[in-house]
Amino acid sequence: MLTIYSEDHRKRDAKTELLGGQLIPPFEKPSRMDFILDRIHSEGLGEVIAPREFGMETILKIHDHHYVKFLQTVWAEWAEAGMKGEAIAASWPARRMQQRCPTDIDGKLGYYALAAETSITEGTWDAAKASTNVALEAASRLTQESAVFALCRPPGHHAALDMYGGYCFLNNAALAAQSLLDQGAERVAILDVDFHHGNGTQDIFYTRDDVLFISIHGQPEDAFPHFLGYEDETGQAAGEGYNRNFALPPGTPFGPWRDALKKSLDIIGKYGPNALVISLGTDTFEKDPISFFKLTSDDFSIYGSDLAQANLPTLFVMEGGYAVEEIGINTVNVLQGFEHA
Ligand code: OKP
Ligand code: ZN
Repeated sequence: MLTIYSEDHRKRDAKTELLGGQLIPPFEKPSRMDFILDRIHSEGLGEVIAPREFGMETILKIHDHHYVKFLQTVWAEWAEAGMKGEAIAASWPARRMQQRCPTDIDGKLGYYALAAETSITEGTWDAAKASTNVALEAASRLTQESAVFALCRPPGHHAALDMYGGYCFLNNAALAAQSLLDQGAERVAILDVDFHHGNGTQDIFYTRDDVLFISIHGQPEDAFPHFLGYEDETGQAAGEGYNRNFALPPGTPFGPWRDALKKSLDIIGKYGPNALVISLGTDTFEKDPISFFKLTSDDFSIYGSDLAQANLPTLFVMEGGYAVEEIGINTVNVLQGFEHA
């Protein structure tokens, strides 16, 4: 399988993540990519190539332009204001408050952040932009290739129309789906198998019927992003019926997870898309430090081959996975399971 990858992800190397009242070294760190690349090479998965530079066109179809401008300028404004640490939101437009974007940098951070764990740093925009290039290059190759792996970092599925958080800034999977539509696909399905609900992708396509979004994730009562991902969220307006959530409880092992996958593939089959985008997070792993599903490394191979049953051009977009020692094995297991099905 062809892999698309950019070294520019290294420009995002935050020193802080807010967890448990402490600023800790982030789970979402550059070395995640090294473990995956090592495994791709040692297993001979296939060629790894760098993306071209795609402009802003697709990004501005998916994200609000004020939000994009904010991402491009936030670090300069933060540094200009003389702040000493990395940029972290500290106040929000909560219930019964105004949803208006302030001019003050602390106000802007709260307006555009959906969570506080994700610190913004100097190279964050460049890395996020490069990550979108990876997704868009992969999407452009899906006509010649039957499957492509977009090794994106930072991840994207929590990034909404105009919000960042959960380690995500620009929604790579959504951009890939939009690109496939722009290349002539009539319908695209996105299946999000990351442990966390893909709230950003759901938000972006919630009122649309040209993209079916399905997510299998830790139930919001117990898991980040906490405020979206319930099973009764099924879409709105033209999008009614084109959003599906499978929200599973703490401790879920492969059996019931795979049942949700089979149901998802069934729904995708009925939808009849021209292409399938997989938001591939391997944080469903039993040893993931921030998640609560119980998949083993072998389970990743099995569900990789399940995904091939959809018999569609398939674009894998990297999302989460924080058990770094095993992230390469688990991720490549999905891709090899798919190829050898
Ligand atoms: C990003 B992706 C755990 C707190 C979780 C943020 C998790 C972001 C996950 N108690 N904080 O979907 O893998
Ligand atoms: Zn995740």
